[in-house]
Amino acid sequence: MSSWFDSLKKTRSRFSSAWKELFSSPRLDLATVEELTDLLITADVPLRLVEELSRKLEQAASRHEAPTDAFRRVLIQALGKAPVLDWASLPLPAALLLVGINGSGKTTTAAKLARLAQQAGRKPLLGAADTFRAAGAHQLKIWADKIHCDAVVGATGGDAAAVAYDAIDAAIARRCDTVIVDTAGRMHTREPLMRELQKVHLAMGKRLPGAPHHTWVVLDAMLGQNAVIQARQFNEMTPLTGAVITKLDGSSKAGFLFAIRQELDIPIYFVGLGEGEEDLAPFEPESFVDALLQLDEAS
Ligand SMILES: Nc1nc2c(ncn2[C@@H]2O[C@H](COP(=O)(O)OP(=O)(O)OP(=O)(O)O)[C@@H](O)[C@H]2O)c(=O)[nH]1
Ligand SMILES: [Mg+2]
Repeated sequence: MSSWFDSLKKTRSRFSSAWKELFSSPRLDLATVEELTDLLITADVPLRLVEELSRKLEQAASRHEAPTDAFRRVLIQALGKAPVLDWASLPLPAALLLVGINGSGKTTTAAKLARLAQQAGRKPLLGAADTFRAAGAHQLKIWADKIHCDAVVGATGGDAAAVAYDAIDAAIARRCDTVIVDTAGRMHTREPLMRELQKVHLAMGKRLPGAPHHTWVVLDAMLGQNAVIQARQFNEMTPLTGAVITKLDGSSKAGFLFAIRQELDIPIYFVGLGEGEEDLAPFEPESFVDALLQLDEAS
């Protein structure tokens, strides 16, 4: 699996030389705080949060803390505690629903999640409720075959909600215990398409009371803070229980992760660190911040 450190290369490269210079001074001073906050803005950390972080760093400066320690502590605090998905405590069967805009990484994430579920000893079933394009459902089927996972695929142009219903139905019949429903990408501004998600959500609950047990928005890290706007719209249509951030490996705007918790108050469960089926890692604020600050590299 790709490592956190490798995945944050692009974000880090925006400011790594500046980091080194700043962190080499033994004590934090106000001039350093100012430089650090400028760097946060460059990494797409939302302005409101930068102001808050800068206040905390000023307090640390008045206590003469070392810059690396202070910065690390303040950033980890800002991310809050990340929940760990405990596969063993999910209901039997459990149903997850993935939503997001076109190309954000839903289908790939569905397959990666199925792989994690298998590794946790569960028996997943993938539901291809992407009925917009034949290629979309086909892509999920290819993944399912690759990882030896059951799949229910809807007909192109069919009713996405019916496919989601059937997926749960099939899972119960085949004694699968984890249904992961992939949906078609849709622009968060297109109201009729967004309404379809409500129907998918309702259909799942109709077949299995309490389902979906999780609804996650899949967000492309390359989009930076624009992804936060999308997530807000999706949240209004189908209440989200969390987010998955994909393509962290290709993004230089990883600072926007700080905005998810602060502005939407939904937890980040997983991050995509590459295209392979193993490249999905539970989100760990400490690993993320350490990789960002390059603390794992002797320099
Ligand atoms: N580098 C990298 N690429 C990723 C990651 N996740 C997904 N991708 C790639 O992003 C592209 C789009 O992924 P899909 O899973 O098809 O996205 P989608 O949201 O299902 O797309 P639509 O169904 O068209 O809305 C593919 O080329 C994936 O391989 C990731 O974590 N890292
Ligand atoms: Mg897809």
